[in-house]
Amino acid sequence: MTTDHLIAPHGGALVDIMADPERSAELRTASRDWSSWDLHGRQIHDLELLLNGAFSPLTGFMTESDYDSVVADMRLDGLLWPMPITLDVTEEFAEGLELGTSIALRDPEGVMLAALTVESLWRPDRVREAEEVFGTDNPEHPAVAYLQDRANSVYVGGTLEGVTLPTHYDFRSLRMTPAETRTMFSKLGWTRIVAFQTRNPMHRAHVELTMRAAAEQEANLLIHPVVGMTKPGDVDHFTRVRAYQSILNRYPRNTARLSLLPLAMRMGGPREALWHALIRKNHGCTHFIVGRDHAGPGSDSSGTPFYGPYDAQEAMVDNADELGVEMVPFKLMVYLPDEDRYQPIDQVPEDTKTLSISGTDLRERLATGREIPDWFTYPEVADELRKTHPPRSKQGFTVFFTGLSGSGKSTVANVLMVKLLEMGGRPVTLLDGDIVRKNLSSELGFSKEHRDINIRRIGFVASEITKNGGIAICAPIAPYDHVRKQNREVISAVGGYILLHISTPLEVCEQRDRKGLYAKARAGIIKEFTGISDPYEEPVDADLAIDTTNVTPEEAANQIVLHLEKLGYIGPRD
Ligand code: PPS
Repeated sequence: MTTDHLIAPHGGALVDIMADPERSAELRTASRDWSSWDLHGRQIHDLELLLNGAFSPLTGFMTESDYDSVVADMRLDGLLWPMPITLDVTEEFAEGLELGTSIALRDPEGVMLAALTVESLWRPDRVREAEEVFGTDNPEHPAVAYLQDRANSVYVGGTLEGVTLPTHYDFRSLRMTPAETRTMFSKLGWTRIVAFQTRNPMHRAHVELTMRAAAEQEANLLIHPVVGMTKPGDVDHFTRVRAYQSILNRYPRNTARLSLLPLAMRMGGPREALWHALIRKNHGCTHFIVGRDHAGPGSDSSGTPFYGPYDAQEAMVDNADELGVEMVPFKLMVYLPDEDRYQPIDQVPEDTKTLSISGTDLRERLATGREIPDWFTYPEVADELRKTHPPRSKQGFTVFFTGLSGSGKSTVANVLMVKLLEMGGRPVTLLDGDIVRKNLSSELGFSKEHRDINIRRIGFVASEITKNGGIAICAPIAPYDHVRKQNREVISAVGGYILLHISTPLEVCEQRDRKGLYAKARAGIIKEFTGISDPYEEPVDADLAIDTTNVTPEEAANQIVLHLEKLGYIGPRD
């Protein structure tokens, strides 16, 4: 089916660098003698869009000269291109490379995705890259953090030959390459197409906005959400895609389609908006919606926004001629309760009553199970969000005890477990220090290194339990602050995390000496004994501290239950 009547791809032609089956087989055979690079998260997404033509006219990862020109002037052989697309590798890997050699690029399972001919090898100035591309070297900007902490120090540039596209098993029929969206548009007879980019669930404001944009332009609509990498903390793409599917029939029949874009976003504001528009042009779209703070990461910790709310729109205007895609600019949409409709904020007369719900407010409503009004989001979207964001009283959580040997951790943890089991509703798992050391960490001793491994293992198991809606009670000594903090980070990303310091003083623990270990430690029979001959870093971030000197285990467990209730993890019976 011809698609020549649609908007031309950036640079004139859709790049097709996939090798035919015969050549793919040849490349796979030849790759036995090559170095292999296993692509990590962002690199795989970049490779996919290079191979499928979404980054046309790019035919590979950028060489040093292309990179320099894109970073400084947003130019690729004179053509507008705002974002560096680079492959970063480690020093060790780069050492074995020479110009002209080939590398096999593989997915994490080792499947060969492409062959890259090395044309350029260099150590980039990552500070300059951050400042020029993202306008800041503040690591609170996710792309700057990526450059500083995660990107490797050497970049390899060169052309690619694709062996196979990365495989996805989810929403396969919705994942379309630029050639596929173009074919779809041709079949449907669509020529004017407005693309809508999003990394969030679509609420009523978004539906209203996209409907207006399409109607104003007398165009069809491609809802084109990003399902690659978005901003940390965003709603996962499985939930979002189910929610997008559920609102499709809110649009006038046959006017809108949904397709998923496996892009790794950089949250680069104005430059990112231009990039997004070019990618949509390659997919055959003629128009691109740019709203308030497009692809912006919000504000830094001092409250200063990384980009102005309409910087992206300005960049689109400044580059309009070269883009070839028309911007459909949108102001913030607000709800007018008296008229039960949405309106762009600049068209709302002064003193008109308006309503809105912020992202933080929405998260809080989900966490507490409060109502999400129909004027804000369609019920089918709210349902999808509620399924994956249950209220705290239905979420998994971890109660992480820390304290000296003999402080009462295990006893209180056991009582807490029984109380939670009595209440019911969620499975409860106790990961007591001694039990873990028998089963999970039997080969470990008590050096700092081994204790850290032990605590990380407990944290990993607890995070899996928490993620799946259970309660994990952990009761190791966990003497080091930094690993406790690592666990907090891992676990709170998937549910609740409560750090409990059993703060019974050393003298009392030693006096109790239920296992006779303190006597042995004093006598030097047990080495590296916490509190005697090994450190214990008192937590300053404990959610609750309980000294069991004069408190019974039952009283201590009860205090914890009340605290969990206050935090919302134990709710009213339903
Ligand atoms: S850690 O530091 O968190 O990995 O320790 P943990 O896994 O909780 O193991 C502590 C239990 O092991 C016994 N034990 C020791 N504790 C501290 N230091 C040394 N050197 C040591 N050797 C053995 C002790 O019984 C601890 O159990 P609890 O229940 O805390 O008394």
